[in-house]
Amino acid sequence: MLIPPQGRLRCGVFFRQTQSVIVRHYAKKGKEVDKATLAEMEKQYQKFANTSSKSLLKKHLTKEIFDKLKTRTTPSFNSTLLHCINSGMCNPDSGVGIYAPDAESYKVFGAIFDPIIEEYHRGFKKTDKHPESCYGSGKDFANLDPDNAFIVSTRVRCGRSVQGYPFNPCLTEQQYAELEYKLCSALHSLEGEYYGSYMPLAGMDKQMQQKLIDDHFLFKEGDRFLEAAGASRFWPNGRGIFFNKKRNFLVWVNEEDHIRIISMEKGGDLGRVYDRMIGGVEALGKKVKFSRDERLGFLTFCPTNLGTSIRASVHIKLPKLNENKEKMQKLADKYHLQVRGTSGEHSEAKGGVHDISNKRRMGLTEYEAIKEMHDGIKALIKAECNA
Ligand code: ADP
Ligand code: DAR
Repeated sequence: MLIPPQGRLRCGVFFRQTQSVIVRHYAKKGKEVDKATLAEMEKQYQKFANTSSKSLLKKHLTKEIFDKLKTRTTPSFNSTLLHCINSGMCNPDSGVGIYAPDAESYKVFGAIFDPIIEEYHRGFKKTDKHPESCYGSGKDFANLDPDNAFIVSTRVRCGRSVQGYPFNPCLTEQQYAELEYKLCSALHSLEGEYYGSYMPLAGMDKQMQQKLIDDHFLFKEGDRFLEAAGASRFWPNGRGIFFNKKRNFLVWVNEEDHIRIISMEKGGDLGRVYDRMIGGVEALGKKVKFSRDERLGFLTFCPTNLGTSIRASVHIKLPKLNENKEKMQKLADKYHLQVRGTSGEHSEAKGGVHDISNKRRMGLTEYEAIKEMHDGIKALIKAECNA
């Protein structure tokens, strides 16, 4: 029987009780949701329903939908609704609040995933189909800030899942090791500008780890949203980061998704950064079979990353717009942009540097997602100059 999550779980007494339920849960292999899990889910749901959470989970998980889904499990991994919604119920300050423990969850629990996907991805209905991949060319995108007046750095990333493996909450320790081995082998076969080396998180010098995080290369540890979603089990085993020689192409292994493919560099040359990511994704796609759904596009742990799973961001200083947060947010909303802090999601802006990126990843092609971000950032810079 697998040892339960080692991650530091932050839901107080409440979650410890859930934790014990989840322990039994991970170990159980049966089609039925056991009575203890059901009772725990009911209790958590009652508590969650009384919070003032503004998450999409809170908005869309009506009692009717909860009752409809609470006894369901997915056929291959027996995932339950608790696996999907535990993070959002334990963290009422979530923006979204739901993750898919495996690919089948998007169908089995579609009654809650579909309305959340539709709202997050601006109208992607359950009858809609994500378009075939179309990367286009980075040459169509001029440098967003040739004078380096506003943009500190540019980053384009996408997530991928490896076919045949479930997502974090259902992975065994053995499967984490298998995924790390498979992805490592593929990464070490990369050539040319992508040639580089992999650094496992297990055994990494703590000072080096913190420097890589501070320099925005490596993912953070102890994300309470991911921990409560069952994504920190067996940590740090199976997790790590790949760098090319110039450290402008990186790959994260087994953080939130099986693989995050990242291109980044100083300045605002979005086209060059994007082309480098395309080359990396295509090279890896020849070695690893990525999981892609006919309707949802590339499958990921979080529904916000489905479809293209592309997030193109700039670290940007807009001092005048910074003075008027409302105006900046209004512009961001108009151009489907998301504003994050300097250290990424759920962080604050330091030194006036915001991480601004495309919000939509689904219902449009990779090229269109990049264009949406490109046009939005240009509009923000124009507004800053006219402020
Ligand atoms: P993700 O992009 O994978 O969803 P986060 O928002 O948590 O994840 O960001 C991960 C890391 O990438 C953070 O350290 C963040 O500061 C860094 N980052 C994001 N965009 C940029 C950028 N344009 N330039 C430099 N670092 C960036
Ligand atoms: N904590 C989750 C994150 C949602 C999107 N970000 C991801 N997947 N990294 C929330 O609901 O806020």
